[in-house]
Amino acid sequence: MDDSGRGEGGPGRTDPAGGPPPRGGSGARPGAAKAAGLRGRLGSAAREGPPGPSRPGFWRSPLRGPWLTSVLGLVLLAGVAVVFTTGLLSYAAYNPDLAPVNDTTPDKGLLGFYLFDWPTDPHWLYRLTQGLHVTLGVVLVPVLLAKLWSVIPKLFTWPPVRSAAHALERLSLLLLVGGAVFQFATGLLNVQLTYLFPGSFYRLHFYGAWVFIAALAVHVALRLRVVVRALRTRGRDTGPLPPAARPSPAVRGGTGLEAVRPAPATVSRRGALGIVGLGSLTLFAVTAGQSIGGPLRETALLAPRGRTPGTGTGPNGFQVNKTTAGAGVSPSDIGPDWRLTVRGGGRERVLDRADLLELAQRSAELPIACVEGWSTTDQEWSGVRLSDLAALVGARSGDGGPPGVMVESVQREGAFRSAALRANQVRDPRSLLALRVNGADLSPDHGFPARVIVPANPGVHNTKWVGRLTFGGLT
Ligand SMILES: Nc1nc2c(c(=O)[nH]1)N[C@H]1C(S)=C(S)[C@@H](COP(=O)(O)O)O[C@H]1N2
Ligand SMILES: [Mo]
Repeated sequence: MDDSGRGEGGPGRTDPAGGPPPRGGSGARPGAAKAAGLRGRLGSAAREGPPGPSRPGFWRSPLRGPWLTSVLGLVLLAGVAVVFTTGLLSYAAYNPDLAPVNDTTPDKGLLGFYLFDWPTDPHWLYRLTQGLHVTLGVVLVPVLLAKLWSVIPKLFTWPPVRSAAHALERLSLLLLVGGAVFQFATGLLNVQLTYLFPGSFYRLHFYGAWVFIAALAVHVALRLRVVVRALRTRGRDTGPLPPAARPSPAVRGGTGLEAVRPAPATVSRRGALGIVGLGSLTLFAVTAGQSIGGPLRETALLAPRGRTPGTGTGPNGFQVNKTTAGAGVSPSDIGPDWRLTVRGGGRERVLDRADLLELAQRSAELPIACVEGWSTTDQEWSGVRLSDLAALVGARSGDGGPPGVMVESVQREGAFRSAALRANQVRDPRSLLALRVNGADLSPDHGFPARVIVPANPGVHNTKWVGRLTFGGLT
């Protein structure tokens, strides 16, 4: 790194009239000249900033410039728009307004304005939206890093604050960069380590998203004109310009991105974009398999649950999120003494597994699609329709159809032991209390003796080891 940068004019940094630091007038005494020199150097340090990254000559890559930053910014903007939208959809898919157990952000207020009844059609809807959310989030990481790299000189702008407007703009950038890094980091950690933030991930990621998006909206409003202008150059500003052709510092003051003393180029700006693209493509190749499923699951090298850790092959050979051991469910909890309690309409029925197998058995081809982005292809589940279980106790809502249901697991602790399903989910004929999958009894890890499976439902609401169903009483 070169950090000399002394004597280099930079965007808005050198007062053109100021010239070089005073060296002492002719005929001045040597001591006075020394003092004046020192004063001059101090004055120059105040104008140019302390030695190091604040100096205009410090950043030397010839790649930096408005064109590269604009292209990266636009790609990021388009990607973030999709990630943000699918993120909101994922939030809506949890039906947070239905019951407190579904809602980790009860104080969302207006930030839940877009909530709607999550549909059950098409049955792969959540697979698609959440697969997009996570895959695109991962794929955008190299673009985000490149974008941050391309603007890093501005972090060290000197003076750090020039005016009130400048201070406000810098604050919005702090929220923007902080928000982006925070959202990507929490998202990636959740996907990789799942529960590093037990219970609070959803809150952090939810509120973080709104901070990030608000800052992004301000940023786009402030920079759109610069971006449009930069893109019109079609990358002609590739590589360093010959000194004579370089715009004056005053002209460049608008962006402050180009190196004033560029090092020789080793790659063109388009080449640099290609490298970023290659990084994204590589991440795509080792991630997407977890959402596509089938044989491609094996290619999801970066996805902890993309492959089949210990679940083997056969009818139950697809991903497990939480095992019985992980959830603290003991063999006796799900052994011969297990019972299902069904409540609703003022009545209660207690059934064992044999009773359930005597009720009408239905089947449905449905995936498991986790918020972490992984999903399975359709599995063939069979068991009792949730609507049949509502009818068993005579639970009805105002319109005569089955109402929503509160599902509780025999699992004693943990955020995922319980979920509320809306009436539209209970009423879908494919929504089951499943007893079997792909022609075999459920394995303990997939929820034996009985688990919920509902089309387009986020995986976490497909409760395993169900012990109680309470129909009605939800909003
Ligand atoms: N009781 C209970 N049910 C649960 C969970 C849990 O931790 N406890 N995990 C949920 C999550 S997050 C997902 S993605 C699915 C995964 O189902 P699978 O392990 O059968 O693939 O189960 C859901 N059901
Ligand atoms: Mo999940």
